[in-house]
Amino acid sequence: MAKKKAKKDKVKAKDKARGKAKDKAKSGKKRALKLIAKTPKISSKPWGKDGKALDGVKILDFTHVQSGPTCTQLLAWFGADVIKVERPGQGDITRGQLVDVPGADSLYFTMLNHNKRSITLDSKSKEGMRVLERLVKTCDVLVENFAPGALDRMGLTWERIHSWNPRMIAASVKGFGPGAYEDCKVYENVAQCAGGSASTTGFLDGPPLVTGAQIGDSGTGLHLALGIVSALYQRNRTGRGQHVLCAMQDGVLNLCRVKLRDQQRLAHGPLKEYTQFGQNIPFGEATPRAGNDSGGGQPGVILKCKGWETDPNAYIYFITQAPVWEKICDLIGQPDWKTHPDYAKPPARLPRLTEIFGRIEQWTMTKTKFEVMNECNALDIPVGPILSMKEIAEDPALRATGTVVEVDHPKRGRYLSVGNPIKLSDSITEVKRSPLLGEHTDEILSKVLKFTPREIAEIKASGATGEQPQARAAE
Ligand code: CAO
Repeated sequence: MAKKKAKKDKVKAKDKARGKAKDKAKSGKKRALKLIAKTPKISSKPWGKDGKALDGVKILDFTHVQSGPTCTQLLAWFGADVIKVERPGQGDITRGQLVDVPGADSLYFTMLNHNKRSITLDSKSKEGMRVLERLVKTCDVLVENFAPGALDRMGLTWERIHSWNPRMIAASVKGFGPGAYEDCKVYENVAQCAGGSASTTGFLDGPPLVTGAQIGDSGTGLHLALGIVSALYQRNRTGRGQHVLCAMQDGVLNLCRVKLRDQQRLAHGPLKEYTQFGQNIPFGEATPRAGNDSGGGQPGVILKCKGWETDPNAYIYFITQAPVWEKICDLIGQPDWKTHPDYAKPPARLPRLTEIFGRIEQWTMTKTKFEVMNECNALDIPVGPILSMKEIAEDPALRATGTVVEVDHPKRGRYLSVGNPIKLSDSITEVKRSPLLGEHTDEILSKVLKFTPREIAEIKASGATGEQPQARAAE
């Protein structure tokens, strides 16, 4: 009997173990299937015909002027649905700044707000906040670049946003990060100055200069866009949103990192690639302004070309890259420099850069900038013509790639704009005109936020979207 029972128990134990193994195998299979389900099948649609990179992402765009709009425009170009919330009656202040065509939105606005929809909303009214709450609950990302504290004063603290929609990513541009200046309002050139760009731009004997490239505004907008896309990617794993902050000072400094490199190199001696080294001008305590010197290890400057006396842009940037030095010597008619101990090797050339570039300039002045470009590029010598905005606007190659685009606008007609400079082979950008103020208010209230016709009537009657309330209109 006892033997029989022991046998039965053994069989039972075996069955149990087998069952457990089966369960384990089942759950393993389930996990594998889940993983497979997470990895989408490779699309068989033609390139560029399977939607856009950010399709399905909804952005509550609370940005104005340049830094924030640059960011949301990029996201819109990649397919995000960008809903620009603007103050009734006025909208983004740039709509009316630097106006060239009376009655039409300025180029300042139209060139920074392509592919977006516009809803007018008084965020400080009760009904306006009702709509904002729905927007926060519906969207994936809120982007803003108000002055410090403005969003909190509206009642949209991070805690509130997060409690309404824990998946929401709230992204901000501010002038400065936490610290002494965190409450300051900041515009482009303030950031260029505070981020180290101005002190290192210009000539040694002149004042600090700001650059034409909007590294404070558009540069920070670019940084913010990367932060947002990264936060969206992390959300796929964690399920929760986060706050993304880009301070303009930080963004400018990031773009000026080679100047902080030079600041530290100064402790170990003069910066030999700077023109002032060859001129025997002593270095001070901080990275100096370097004129048009190259910021890298290959010396370079701007040289005159044929026509410089009358054309302010008849210049070329010329780099004496070491591997092509011998070709440069032959090209400018100075073959003896190939073997001369004062010129043959890069370290020997550093104290003589002014003389060397002077000799190269004698050659470039006999050619147009495009002739220099053609002759040098044929020999792999890196040079760059100083192109005017007129030349860029007319450049057929830039038009062909969509970097310079013509856009139609109902109030201003055709205008030129800069298209998406980031080209994705499977997410092709179509540049659409910027929205008129409040052009999509009704469509967003009903189709995106799903307010009923009665609710929409209530919201509108309150004046939150800017239209005159019925009662008052009748008075
Ligand atoms: N409904 C009601 N009120 C609204 C609104 C809306 N739809 N949209 C904005 N407002 C309100 C804000 O709540 C704020 O009100 P309070 O000051 O009473 O809180 C007010 O409009 C103005 O906002 P602001 O202070 O941001 O605007 P500003 O023109 O005075 O300053 C700027 C502009 C750019 C200096 C400032 O926004 C800023 O420093 N931003 C951060 C840095 C930045 O992005 N700078 C780059 C700008 S591009 O050169």
